[in-house]
Amino acid sequence: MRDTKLFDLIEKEKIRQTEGIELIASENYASEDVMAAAGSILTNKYAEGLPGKRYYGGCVVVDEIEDLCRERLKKLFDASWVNVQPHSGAQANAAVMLALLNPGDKILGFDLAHGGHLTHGSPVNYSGKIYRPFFYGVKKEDGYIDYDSLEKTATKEKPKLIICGASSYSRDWDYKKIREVADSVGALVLADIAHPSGLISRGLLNDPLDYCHVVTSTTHKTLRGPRGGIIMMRNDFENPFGIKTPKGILRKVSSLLDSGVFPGTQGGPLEHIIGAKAVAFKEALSDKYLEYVVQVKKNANTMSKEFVKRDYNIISGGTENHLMLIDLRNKNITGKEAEENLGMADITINKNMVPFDTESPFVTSGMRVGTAAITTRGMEEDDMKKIVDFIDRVICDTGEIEAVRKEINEWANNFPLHK
Ligand code: DSN
Repeated sequence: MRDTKLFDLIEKEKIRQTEGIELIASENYASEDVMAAAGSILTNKYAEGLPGKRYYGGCVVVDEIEDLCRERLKKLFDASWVNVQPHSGAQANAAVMLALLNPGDKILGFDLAHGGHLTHGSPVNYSGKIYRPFFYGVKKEDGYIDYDSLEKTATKEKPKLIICGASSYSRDWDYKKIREVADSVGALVLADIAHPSGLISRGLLNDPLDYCHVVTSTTHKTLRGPRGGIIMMRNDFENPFGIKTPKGILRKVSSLLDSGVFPGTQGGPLEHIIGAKAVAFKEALSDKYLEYVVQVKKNANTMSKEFVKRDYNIISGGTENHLMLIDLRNKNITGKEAEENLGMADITINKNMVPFDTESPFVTSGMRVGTAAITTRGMEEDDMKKIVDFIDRVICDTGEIEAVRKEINEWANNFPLHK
């Protein structure tokens, strides 16, 4: 008998996703084909190992699927080596660090409180517990990455790994500069492009694979695939630190990274998700996807200008990618209150720490918004102006919540999740 309780809840979530406005910068709507592959019989298969080198029988077909996925990803990012098995971005980063570092090694990452990520050395995460983290941040005066402080800390501490990439930074990265610093202190560079990877894949932002030794990403944000992670390199290279594995010293970094994923941090790969990643990468290679990412960027730009017009304080003053971080202190509302009030109007955002925040991470002074999901629904520049108006009405006057919610529920019907 069908589990009606669970499937009714899925239906309820579908209505929530359809009737509201989704502005969480890390979310998107995967295509029906991506979801069909993710929900397919591939979930039944165990396939520890890599295509052609598995620890289970019956892997002939999943080998073909994983190879197809790898080839499409290589083409999308012009990479020479990839691993498509990480279950998430956090798993991908864990695999890279396990492969390239020893416990206690120093790492230098972008401060979580300035827009970085937990897995880049936060003391509450494995990355900050197993390794010795140091951080760089943004400049107080303009909200841009402080490359001078990055260089100073790198020169003083000599980390083995410098991590770039962010969860809430709206500007592009100077990967060349970071590589120069890394070379000067003998460090490797990991770029975690989980957020902007879709824009990078189609040349709309600087290419980290040119300069960073290893690049990780999630597959479900701007890339619009299933929830998951990937690891990539444009150029393989020799094991730089003589790192040992139980098999002895592996000569190539690609072999170290493969073993960092399995058996290092994961068991059996999720072949249904790898199948769904293959579908998403094919979609991302299409002309339609290029139009999509161009529109994501245009929408974010329009939205940020509209916020600025209404005296919202966007960190760094604007955006070059799909998201923006807004300091709400001049609006006399915390991030937590904004998230709750907007949520009641069916506008989903997330509260977010802003650089040099005076509130706790649970309350925060800011909110983060992104345009990846709403652009998938076909929204364009004029719609961004309308959304900022909805947000502003709720933020300035809680008495508007109910009226805004009704208008949004009706308006959102014009934008189906899938065409
Ligand atoms: N939770 C992701 C985000 O929202 O950016 C990062 O892991």
